[in-house]
Amino acid sequence: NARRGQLFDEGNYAMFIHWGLYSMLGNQVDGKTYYGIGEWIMNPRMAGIPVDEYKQLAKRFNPVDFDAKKIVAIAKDAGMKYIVITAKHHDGFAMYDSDVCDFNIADATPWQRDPMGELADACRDAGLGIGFYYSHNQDWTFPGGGNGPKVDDQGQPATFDDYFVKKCLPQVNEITTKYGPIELVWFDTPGKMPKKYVQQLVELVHKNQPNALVSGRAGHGLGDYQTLGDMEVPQENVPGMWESVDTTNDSWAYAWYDENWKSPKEILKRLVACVGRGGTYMLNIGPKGDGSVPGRAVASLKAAGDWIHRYPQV
Ligand code: JFZ
Repeated sequence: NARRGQLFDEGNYAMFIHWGLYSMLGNQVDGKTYYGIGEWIMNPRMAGIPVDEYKQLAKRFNPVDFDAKKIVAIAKDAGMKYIVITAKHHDGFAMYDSDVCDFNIADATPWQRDPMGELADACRDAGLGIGFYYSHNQDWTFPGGGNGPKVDDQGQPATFDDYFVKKCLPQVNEITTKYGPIELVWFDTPGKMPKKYVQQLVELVHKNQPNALVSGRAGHGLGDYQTLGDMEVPQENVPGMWESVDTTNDSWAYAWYDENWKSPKEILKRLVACVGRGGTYMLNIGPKGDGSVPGRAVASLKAAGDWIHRYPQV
């Protein structure tokens, strides 16, 4: 396909967004703070929240301050060209209206809206692209998912194949058909996922979205480009099509204590280091549980963006 890959042709600058149920906790559970990346809070490495307990959080998730147009304006002012947001992270909670699984923001929360749809529309209106992060291997709440429950609700053993057929493949079909043209699907942490599954996912994305890219972290070298290690900015040239992913502070998802914000100068240095070496720089923000974006992140992005907009050829 001729159009696929154009997104990365001359390097690019994108907004990455980690936002989900975990954002509501902001790394704090029952008054105790867990230090690390916020979207891993339910994992035994952090708070170790039991599946049933974690699922209950949805009843309290009411991000009344979420405003897709505002987020798109932040990205645009920052000089970014597209947004990639967590449609489903390892916790298995779908941040869009899914017919495949009820554990989603439209069906399981009092808010009952579809922020992926709202963001896709707002991006299109503003001339920005949209892409979705989807955790294809790890699913910590669906029976059979990677590092997830080993039995179903009836206590019957569940396999990865069960999860793949019942949830993963149909949800990837949803996110690649419900929201119009998308720029890419960002798969992550393939782990030991067998090649046949990755193959099916890549084929499905390319069938539904012929122009969309598949991230290198799909696994088995089947993605369309390479993603460097997290928060890694290269010191030398990197061959092929590639991106660096980075975050405005230290966590991906919102963490209440994390004030280690990158300055506008640091952001620009890292952006130029990537784009100057032919790569793409995708910089993350972690909105809070109420949907608002931390002010310090907005300020840094804006100041960096002011410089970019003064030198439009960059
Ligand atoms: C993954 C996720 O587990 C994490 O929550 C976040 O979404 C991040 C962007 O991606 O973590 C990784 C995946 C790959 C590497 C490091 C962290 N890596 O290859 O260096």
